Amino acid sequence: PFAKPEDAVKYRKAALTVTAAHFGRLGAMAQGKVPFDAKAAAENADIVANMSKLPWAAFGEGTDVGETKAKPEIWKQNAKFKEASEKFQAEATKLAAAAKSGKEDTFKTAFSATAGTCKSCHDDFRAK
Ligand code: ASC
Repeated sequence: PFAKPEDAVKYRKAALTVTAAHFGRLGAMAQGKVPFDAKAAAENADIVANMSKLPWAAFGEGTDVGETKAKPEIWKQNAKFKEASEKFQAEATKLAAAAKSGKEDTFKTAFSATAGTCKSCHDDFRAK
């Protein structure tokens, strides 16, 4: 699906950047930096849930190239990486449902669970 490995790198960075922008808006609400707004939470969480599916196809064999924080472990321990990506996707899907409940506490709990999956994958597979 990518003509060149560099295209895959660009794609996954773009997808993760957009994901982080929307996740950040949820984080601001979860941390009380901006007031909880159920509609905004639902919209942003839906975007995160949909975006969460996208980066992984761009981590194929041969895409450990160019400027990237992707650690070699992504390819050396690929099953573990896939599992980590699936945990994020599952929690992001639950977060979207939680946001739709309109309940702030439910949303906050699901946000924390999702953030945990971001962090653990970054700890293992993203270079500083
Ligand atoms: C974010 C973001 C991440 C995660 C992570 C959670 O908002 O950009 O990568 O949360 O920091 O620990």
